[in-house]
Amino acid sequence: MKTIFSPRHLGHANNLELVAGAIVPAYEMPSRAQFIHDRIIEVGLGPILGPDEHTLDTAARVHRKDFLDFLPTVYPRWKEAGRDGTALPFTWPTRGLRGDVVPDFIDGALGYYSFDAGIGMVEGSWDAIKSSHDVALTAAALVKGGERAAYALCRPPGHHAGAGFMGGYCFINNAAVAAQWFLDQGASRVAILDVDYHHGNGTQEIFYRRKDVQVINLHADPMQEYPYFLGHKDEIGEGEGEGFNLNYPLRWGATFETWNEALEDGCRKLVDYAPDVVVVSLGVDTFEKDPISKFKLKTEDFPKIGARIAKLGLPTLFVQEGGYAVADIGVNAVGVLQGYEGA
Ligand code: Q9C
Ligand code: ZN
Repeated sequence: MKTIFSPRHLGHANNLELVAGAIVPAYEMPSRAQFIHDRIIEVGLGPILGPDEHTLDTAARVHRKDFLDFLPTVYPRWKEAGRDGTALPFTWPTRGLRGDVVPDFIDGALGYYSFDAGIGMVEGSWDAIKSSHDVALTAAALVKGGERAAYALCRPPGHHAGAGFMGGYCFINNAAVAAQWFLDQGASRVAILDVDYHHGNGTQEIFYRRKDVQVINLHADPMQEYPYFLGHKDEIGEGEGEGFNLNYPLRWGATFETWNEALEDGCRKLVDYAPDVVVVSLGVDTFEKDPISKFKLKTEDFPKIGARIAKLGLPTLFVQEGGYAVADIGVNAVGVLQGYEGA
């Protein structure tokens, strides 16, 4: 399997986030991608290629234009305000406040375009975000070109980013952009299978009223876990999209056995949908040693996930999402891909 990867992710580094009452170095850090990169070489998964430059035209079909225009301005405006370090919001337009006016000053604009303080940006963040987007589209083109599967080693990740907001380490929704690109290239239906520990709220929001993209999410129950405010079982899609959004919330402590039952059910629904291509939002933060997660998957389980996905018999694009047990992320993420190749 070919991997698309860009060293430009390294510009998104040394940023801080707000967690458990403290401002700390973001768990979503550069070494994550480097460990995966090194593991690919170690096991000889296949060639690692750089991305082609892509315009944001496809991104503009799943994101609001004003949001895409805002992202590259964040750090310049932060510096204009006399700051350095990490650009972070601290006020959000929740119930009872105006959510329809973008404030002029950067602190207000950051709150308007985000839903949490997990999206700290530094000088090189926008370039890294753009490169991650290019990585996803370049890998998508490999699949469209006839490869059975390809791996987009995206960093930063994307599945928490919605049409008009960032959050949870995510800025542009790489998987959603890739899915839209497949449709624009002639696919009739695309399925997104999100196996990250956290609910892919951004992906769900983007496609909630559409039937051309089926969104299947396996994740920690939002009653217990981030992102808290989406990901319940009764969220099935709306209008034309009704029935094309499937959520499998699982309680803290879920083992592979429990998790795999949800995967089985999701895969059956996916096959019924008969998509032309599958986009896998590949988070490996379901791992038992993940520092911010509470599922119990073991290293030996990840290849089984890949093997099950291979059994779908569909062209497959793997898009990297979360996974924060940095020392194990390479073995686990590449384990999924090896399981796919071996099946
Ligand atoms: N106590 C992804 O996996 N912070 N994003 C949680 C932990 C947000 C995860 C705080 C986690 C976002 C792509
Ligand atoms: Zn996650």
